[in-house]
Amino acid sequence: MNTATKLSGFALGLAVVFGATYGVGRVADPVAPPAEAPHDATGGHGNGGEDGHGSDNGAAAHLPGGLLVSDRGYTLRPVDAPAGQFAFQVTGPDGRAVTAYDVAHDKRMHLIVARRDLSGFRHVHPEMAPDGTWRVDSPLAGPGVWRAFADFTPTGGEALTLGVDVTVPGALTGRPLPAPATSTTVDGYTVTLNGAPEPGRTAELTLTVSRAGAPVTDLEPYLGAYGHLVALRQGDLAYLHVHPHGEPGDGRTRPGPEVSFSAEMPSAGAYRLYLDFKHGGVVRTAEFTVVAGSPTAPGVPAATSSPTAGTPAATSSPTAGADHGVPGHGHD
Ligand SMILES: [Cu+2]
Repeated sequence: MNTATKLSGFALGLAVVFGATYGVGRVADPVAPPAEAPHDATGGHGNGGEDGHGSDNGAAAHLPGGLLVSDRGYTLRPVDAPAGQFAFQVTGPDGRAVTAYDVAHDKRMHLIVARRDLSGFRHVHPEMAPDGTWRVDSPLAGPGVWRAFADFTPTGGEALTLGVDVTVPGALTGRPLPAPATSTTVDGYTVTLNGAPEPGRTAELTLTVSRAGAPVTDLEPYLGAYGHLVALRQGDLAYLHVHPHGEPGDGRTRPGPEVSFSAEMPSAGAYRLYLDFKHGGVVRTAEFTVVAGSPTAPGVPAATSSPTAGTPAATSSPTAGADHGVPGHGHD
């Protein structure tokens, strides 16, 4: 299947889901008052709110996160860094590097990277210098075109996820998207996925963690939750950050083996899910390919265990994709 064919299915059908709710024009005005909407403390973290208001009809108001390098006056700018380091700034509406950020999910800045082919996912937390430059040991593990997502909330502003492409030179081996699967393994842990994403609708996704056949019931909090789930859309790497139901210490959320999420895929097609979970003091990432809508949509790889066209995407395939993210596996 050629690239044009693969991409065509994803250029269509963008829906308003996780899009930012502020129009570009509004925030571009430096004298505009701060957003009167309270920061979305429960579901923010880069996806903007869904309570649309105040939009000036900018296209950005209807986009998922991560597709724009500049939004609402804020721009993600990689800066020169020594070998082995990745550094960037976020400049604000005044053109200067932003130095004041709110903490969201335990951190002021979440940096997520993945290659354009959806391999090599990593989620790291840079340190900020006083001048607003964020630095981190480079999570770009090898050659390729990477998408770097900065997920943050500037103090006084709205949660944002900006994305920028970064090329790491070198010989590149193309990696096809692993087939849809409902089970995957990472470092001896098996994670199974229940739930079927549908385009434009909220779906319950439940991930269950086990090890050596035994359910893991002592997951450790990571970034204020027992699991942290990022979804990237194949074709444009639209970034969907979804959060689990409940949180550690709320008296009703158990530390595994199940972690459940509400997720809404903005359009039909394939997505790569990355579940970060912590156990034994180590954060690991379990990856899945899922399909919202028809499993035979253009660009959707056939399930390896069920090559028959039309088979539900949820067919179990325990090994599919298990090593897809190996070059970038790891966490700070
Ligand atoms: Cu983070």
